[in-house]
Amino acid sequence: MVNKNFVTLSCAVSFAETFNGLKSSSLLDTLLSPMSVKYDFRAVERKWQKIWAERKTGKAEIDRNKEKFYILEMFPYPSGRIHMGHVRNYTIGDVLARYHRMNGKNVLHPMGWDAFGMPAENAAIEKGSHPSKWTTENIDAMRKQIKAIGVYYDWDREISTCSPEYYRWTQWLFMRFYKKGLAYRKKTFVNWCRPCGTVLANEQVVNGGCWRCECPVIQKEIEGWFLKITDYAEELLADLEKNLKGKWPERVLTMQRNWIGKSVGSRVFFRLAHSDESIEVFTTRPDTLYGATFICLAPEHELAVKLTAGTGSEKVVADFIEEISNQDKTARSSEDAEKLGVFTGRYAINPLSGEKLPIWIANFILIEYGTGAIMSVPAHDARDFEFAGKYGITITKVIVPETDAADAPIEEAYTGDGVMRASGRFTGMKNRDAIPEINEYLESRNLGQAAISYRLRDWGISRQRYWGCPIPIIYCEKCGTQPVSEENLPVLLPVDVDLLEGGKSPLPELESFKNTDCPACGSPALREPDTMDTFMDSSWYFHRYTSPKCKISPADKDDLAYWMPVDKYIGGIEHAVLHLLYARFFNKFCRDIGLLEYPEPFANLLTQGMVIKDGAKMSKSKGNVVDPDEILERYGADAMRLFILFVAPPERDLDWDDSGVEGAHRFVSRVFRLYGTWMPQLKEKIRTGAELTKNGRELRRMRHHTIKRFTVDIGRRAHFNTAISAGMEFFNFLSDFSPENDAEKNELRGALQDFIKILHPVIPHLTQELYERFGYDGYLTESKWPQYVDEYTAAETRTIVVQINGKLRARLEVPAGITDEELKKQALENEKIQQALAGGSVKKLILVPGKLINIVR
Ligand code: ANZ
Ligand code: ZN
Repeated sequence: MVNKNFVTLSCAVSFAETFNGLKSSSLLDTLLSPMSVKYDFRAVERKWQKIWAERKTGKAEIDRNKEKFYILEMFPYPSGRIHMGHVRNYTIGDVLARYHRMNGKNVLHPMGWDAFGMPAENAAIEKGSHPSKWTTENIDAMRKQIKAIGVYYDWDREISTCSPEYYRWTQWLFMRFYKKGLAYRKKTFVNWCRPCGTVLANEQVVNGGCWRCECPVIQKEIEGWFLKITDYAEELLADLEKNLKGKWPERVLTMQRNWIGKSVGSRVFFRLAHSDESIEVFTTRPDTLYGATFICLAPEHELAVKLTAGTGSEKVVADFIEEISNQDKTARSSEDAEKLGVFTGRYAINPLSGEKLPIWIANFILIEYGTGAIMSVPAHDARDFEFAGKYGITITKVIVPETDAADAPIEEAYTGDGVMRASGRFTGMKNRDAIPEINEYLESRNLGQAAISYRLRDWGISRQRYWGCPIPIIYCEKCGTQPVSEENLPVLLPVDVDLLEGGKSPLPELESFKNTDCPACGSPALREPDTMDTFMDSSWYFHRYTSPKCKISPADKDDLAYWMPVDKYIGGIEHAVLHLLYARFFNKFCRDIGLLEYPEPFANLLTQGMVIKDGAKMSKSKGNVVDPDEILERYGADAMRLFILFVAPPERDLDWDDSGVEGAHRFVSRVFRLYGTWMPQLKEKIRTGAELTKNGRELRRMRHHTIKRFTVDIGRRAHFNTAISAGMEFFNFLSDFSPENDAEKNELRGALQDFIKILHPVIPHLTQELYERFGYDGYLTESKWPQYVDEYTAAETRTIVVQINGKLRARLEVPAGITDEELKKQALENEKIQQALAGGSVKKLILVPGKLINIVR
C-alpha cells in the first residue's frame, strides 16, 4: 500500500521532468539528418486522420476465423463540445482497440450519440432554436473533435438515439415489454423534480436531489408507465457473483448489490380491530413479533386516510400527511432525522399475542419499501425505540442476551441475538432458531409467510417532457389502453412544434400528434403524450452497434451472437447503478425474447477516474476547464494522448498539468528525431556473419524487456502508465546506443521497428508516419504486435555497489542470477574492499538486493 502511494506520488511530481529530462539525440544528428527538420505534428496528424477516414481503417466485419473483441466507451450526450473526460475515455478505448487488433483480434469499436434529453430542450428554449437542430449541430462539432484525437472507430456504425431509425426500436422493445406484461401503467407517488418539471426514477435521485439539477426531489402522485425490473431482481443480483465477479470493479458490484438490496424475512397480516381488513407488514425479524407494540404506516399508505375516517383525527392526520409529502425522502429515512408521527385513532391485532396495537403514521416509513407498513418493536429496533420514547408508547423486551437479567431496564434497543421471552410457545428458544418455526406457524394459520423483499423498485419511465422517444400507446374510450401495432412504428416525435416556456411539453396539446385512431376499433383516440426516460435509449445502444442498419429487429441475431457481449466497457463510475443496471436488465430481457443468449451485456468493466485540475473536477463553474481543441492545436493529438495515458493509471483521477503535456510533446518530437538519425542507414537488413557483442546483447535485452512490459501492462492490466515509463527508458537507451558491427545494426533496426509498433496504440500518428518512412505500406494497426522471447529479457550482469559504513568503496559486476551468499563472498574478497578493511573485523553485512552491499565495521 505504502509503496503504491509512493510510486504514484513520485510519478505525479516528476512526470514533467521525466519527459523533459530524456536525452535528446546529439546535436550533430539533428544537423545532419534529413529528417532533422522540426516535427510538423499538425501535418502528420491531419494526413493520417484523412487517410484512416477515407480508407475506413476502423471498419469491422464479422470474421469467424478470428476471435472478436468488442470494445466500447460509454457514448456521449451531445452537449456541444467534448471535454477532457471524454478525451481520456476514448483514448483509453483506442489504445485497447489498436492493441487487440494488432494481436490478431477482430475488433469492433463504435461511437454514437445519446441524443435525447432535457439539456437539448432547455438550450433550445433559451436560444429560440429547436432541440433537433441544436443536437445535430452539436453532434457534427463533437464528431469533428473526436476525429481529431485519432481514435480507431468504425464510423459506419455511428448511431444517434434521436433518429427515427433508432428510436423505432426503442419503441419496439417497449412494446415487447408491454406484451410480456412487463410494462404497465399505474398511479403512484413518484419522485418529482420541480425545476425539471418531470418524474425521476429512484436511480436518478442522488442524495435526495435531482441527478441533473441537484434540486430537492419531492413526492408527487402521478400516473405513468413502469418497467418491471423487479422481476429480474434475483437474477440481476445472482449474476453479479456468477458472471461479473473479478471482471467488474468490486466497488460497482457492491453498489449494485446494495441497490438491489435483498432482505429475507416475513410478511405478516395484522387484522384491524374495527373491520375485517388487514394491514400487511414486512419484517426481517419475525422473532420479535411478540414485542410489537404498535403499527406504523407510511403517510402514502392507502389505508392511512381511510382508517382515520370516523375517528375525529381526520384533520390532524391529513395535515400530517401533507406536511410529510414535502419532506425529502432521504432525509425521511436517514438514521438521525427527526422521527415524526401521528396516531390514527385505530388499532390492529397482533396475530400471535392477540394484543391490540395502536396504528400510527410515521415519516420514516417509506411507501415503496416492503409493504409500506411495519410492525414496530421498540425494544429491538433503534428507530422504533426513539419513536416510542418520543410518543410514550409501550416497550416490551422479547429477546435477551443469555447472560442478561431478564428485567434489566431498557436503555436502548437491543438488536443482537439471544433467548426469547414473553413469546408464548416460542419462549425459551434461541431467536434465530425460532424464525423458521414462526414462519411455519404463521403460514399454517394464514397469518403470514416467509418472504423476500428487494429495495429495487420498478422503473418509472414516463417523462413529461418533449425531447424524448414517444411511448407508443393509444388510449381509446371504448377499448382502453392499446399498443401501437408494430407495422406502425415508429411513432414519430413531431419536429414542427413550438416549445413552451418552463419546459412544459407541447405534446399533450398538439392536435396533429395527440389525435389518432384506435388500432382496435378505429374510432378517434388519444396518443400517450409522455416520452421515455432517456436511459431507455441507452439501455440497448450497444446491441444496435452490432447491426446498426438492421430493419427487422433492434439488432440482427447473428450479429449479436458474434459480437456480444462487449468485451471491455469503459466509462465513469457515476453510472454504477443507473445505466449499468438498466442495461443489464435490457440484456436479460433481450435474451428472454430470443434475441441473444449471454445474460450480461458487459463482460468487463473499466471505470475511469476523473480529470481534475488544481485539485478540483474540471468544470465550467470552477473555471478550471482545459479545452481539448486548444491542446490539440498546440501540442497535437499524440502528445495529448501520451500525457493522459502516462500521468495516471485509468482508474485513478488524472491531475491535469500543462507542463506535462508540453513534456509529452517534446518526447514525441524526440522520437521523431531519433528515427531521422537512424533510418537512412537502417532501411535494409544487412547480410552478415557478425555476432552481437555485449553491447548488442544488452540492446536485445532491452528490446524484449520493453515489448514484454507493453504486452503485459497494456494487454493484461491496462496500466498504460507503467508501459510508457518502460518505453521511455528504452528510448533513453536507444538514444545512447551506437552499433559496433552489422549484426548490431540489424538488431537496432529491429528494435526501432518494434518500438514504433508497441508505441502505436499510444501515439498512432507519429508511429504510422515513421512506419511509412521505413518503407512499409499498410497500417500499423493491421501489423503484428511484436513477440518477446523470455530468455532474452533477463539481464546478463548487473552492477552492485559495495559500501563500508555507508561510504562507496567498490563496484562489482556480477551475473544477474547470483546468489546472496556468492555476492557477499565476492564483496569481501574484492581487492579494494580488502584494502579498505585492512584486516579489521566485520560486524554485519546489509544487502539491498540487486543494488548494494553495506559492510558495517
Ligand atoms: C420489525 C422489526 C424488529 C424490524 C426489529 C427490524 C428490527 P431491511 O433490512 O432494510 O430490509 N421496514 C420494513 N418496511 C419498511 C418501510 N417501508 N419503511 C421503513 N422501514 C421499514 O429492513 C427491514 C426492516 O425495516 C423491517 O423489519 C421493518 O422493521 C423495517 F427488531 O420489522 B422490522
Ligand atoms: Zn378503441
